[in-house]
Amino acid sequence: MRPLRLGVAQLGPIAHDEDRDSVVDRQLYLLHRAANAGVEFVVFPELAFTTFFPRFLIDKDTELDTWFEKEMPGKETRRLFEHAQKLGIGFSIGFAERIEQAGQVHRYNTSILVSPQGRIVGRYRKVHLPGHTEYESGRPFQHLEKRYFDTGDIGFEVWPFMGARVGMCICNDRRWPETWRVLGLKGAELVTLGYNTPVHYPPVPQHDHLQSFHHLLPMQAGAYQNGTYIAAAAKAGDEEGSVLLGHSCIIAPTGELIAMSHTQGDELIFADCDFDRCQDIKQHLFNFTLHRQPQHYTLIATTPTPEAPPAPLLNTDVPCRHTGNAYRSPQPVPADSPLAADACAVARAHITAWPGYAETPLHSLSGLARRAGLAALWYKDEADRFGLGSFKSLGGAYAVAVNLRQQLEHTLGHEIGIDELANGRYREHTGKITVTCATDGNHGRSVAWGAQRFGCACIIYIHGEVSEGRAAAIRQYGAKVLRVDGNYDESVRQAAQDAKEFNRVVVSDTSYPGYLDIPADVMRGYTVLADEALDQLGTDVPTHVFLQGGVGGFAAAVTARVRDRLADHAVRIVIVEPENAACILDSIAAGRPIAVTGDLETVMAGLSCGEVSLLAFDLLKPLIDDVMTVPDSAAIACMGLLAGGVGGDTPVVAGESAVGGLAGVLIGREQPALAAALALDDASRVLLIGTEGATDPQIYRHLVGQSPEAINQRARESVRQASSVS
Ligand code: CDV
Repeated sequence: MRPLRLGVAQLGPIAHDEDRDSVVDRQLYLLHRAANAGVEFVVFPELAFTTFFPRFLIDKDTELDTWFEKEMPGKETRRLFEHAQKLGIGFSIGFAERIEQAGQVHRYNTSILVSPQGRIVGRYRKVHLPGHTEYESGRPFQHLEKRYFDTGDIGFEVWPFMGARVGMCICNDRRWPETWRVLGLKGAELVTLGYNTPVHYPPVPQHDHLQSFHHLLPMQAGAYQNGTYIAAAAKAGDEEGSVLLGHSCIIAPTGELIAMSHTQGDELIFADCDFDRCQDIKQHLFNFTLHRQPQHYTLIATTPTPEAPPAPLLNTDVPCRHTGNAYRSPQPVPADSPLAADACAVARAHITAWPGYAETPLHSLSGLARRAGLAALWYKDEADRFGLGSFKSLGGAYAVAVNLRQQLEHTLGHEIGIDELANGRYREHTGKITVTCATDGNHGRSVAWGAQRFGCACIIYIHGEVSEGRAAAIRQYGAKVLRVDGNYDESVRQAAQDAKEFNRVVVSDTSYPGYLDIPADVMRGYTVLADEALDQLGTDVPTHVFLQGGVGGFAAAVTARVRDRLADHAVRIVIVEPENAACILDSIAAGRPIAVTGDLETVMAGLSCGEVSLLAFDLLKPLIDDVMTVPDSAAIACMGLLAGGVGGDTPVVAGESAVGGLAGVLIGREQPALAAALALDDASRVLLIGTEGATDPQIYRHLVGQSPEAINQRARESVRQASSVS
């Protein structure tokens, strides 16, 4: 007999702010309980001195290092060693280890084996690091082990210890048969391991209910197939919102469970082991010398893991609707079109003369393009347009200015300069005029801003789905905001009805029979961003332009400029709409405006439109190639991809309504039938317009998991790093 009373000290959650002294107190309590129970060897969990910090994104090395131990034992951890020694108990424990070797910093997820005399006799550094390297939005918590730790450099060792051959592994290692077999081949009779296993596994949540089964399954098999005891110690319970699996256990070489924890907190379990029992397995059924056939296993150890094809970026199998445009005609933008080149040039001259005008950036997202299998991806980022957060500041405000000027010229009988309007010379006249509109947020903000800038009153209508954050953003420009029951189209109707009654000027971005002039001005304002983008592209010509739909005004403005300026090139223009509000898709399919009714709810609030603008539809009908829909989930995922910066791209803050185009192109690339329909392939060069930034920072934070400021900060750092390298 080679007996040992073996203990496992499960720890309950460790709070983010709990200091090491407090954690060590808890460990000592369990150690004393072990001593009272006659336990000789205690196994503690993985990363047993702190909360499981890989669930947080930590950008600064100095902050990261606070979670790591530079020496073991250190000032705060020494008490554990001293008490264990005093009690004559051996133990194993996991911690985050930081070392410097040849001037290089290495960080490992480590465990050590400590003799009853207080000496470290064995060290293991985690080999199978799970999780991911980059921040992933949409997860309730991160798992950034691959970011913070180096892959273990020691491999799986076995040490003669307290009468047995003892090896160690850590958490995710237990799922890998290779771990057990290598330790088995080295003669392990006891393997210790600690773990932090969240019950919720975000990439495959449909397995959450199997966590305990998947925890025990490979360990029981590993114990049996290698004739070894296993002692597994959990960090358990609700730790900073992530519920960790308990079920700490001791497994016999037969694969039987001989002890298991039954709480989610600090708990000691123990069992009496006899290491001679390992021979019942090692000498018979799994006698390696007699029965192993390694000549047939070479593939396992000699072939490097074949590189897995990159995971799809969106991985959505939600069916997207697509329609090719049967009404597409190759003719250019007609000279009498509201978006003829001359009229757009007037708007550009006007807007570029406004104080505070600056071109918005065109980002080349080469990392994302590579990952998506595209030749190029450009993203025109409207987040900073006039400090209003979206492209809409170009349209609504421009239409306000044009309308006020027309009214003044009519009243005063002479021409008015834009500068005179902007500097308030005619405020006594303009102050009597009230402009109004309905909005999902951004357009109303632009009209309110224009009204304030050019000196008139303003009343904005919002519908039930518009967030309070967006309403507040409108009020800050002095406008009155009225909330209407129902959807966007109902707020449009209410605004129009009240305008008639109270003699207000409706500055709408959507047109209908008899109301075309002002929406045409709005669209002409938008064309400025398209001209900027085409100038910024220079000689780079896109093969595709993906544009968010909405009421169609923005899409028509960009389409007109692309068709005019790239008339000699085959550029495919694709309109993208939310699944619930695909009025352009239905209209293009029918060849006439069709209203979408019912619940238009979508996270892409700015695209929650049931009726296409008449003017926009007439412009789009001969000029676009395709219309498709995308699910909300894809839009949210795209916000995260841009925020994270794929493949070295600078992080970009993109609002919910800004990413429809990106969602369309990525889904188009991932779904073969759509790729064929849209002629998207690895030679495609795609232009996208990011129409808004985080226009509602609270919603942004909720969807992306980080504040827009944090992403912008990362963007600045990434630009700084790139410029210091070049
Ligand atoms: N700490 C871990 O290694 N956790 C992993 C989870 C995230 C898959 C585990 O295997 O339990």
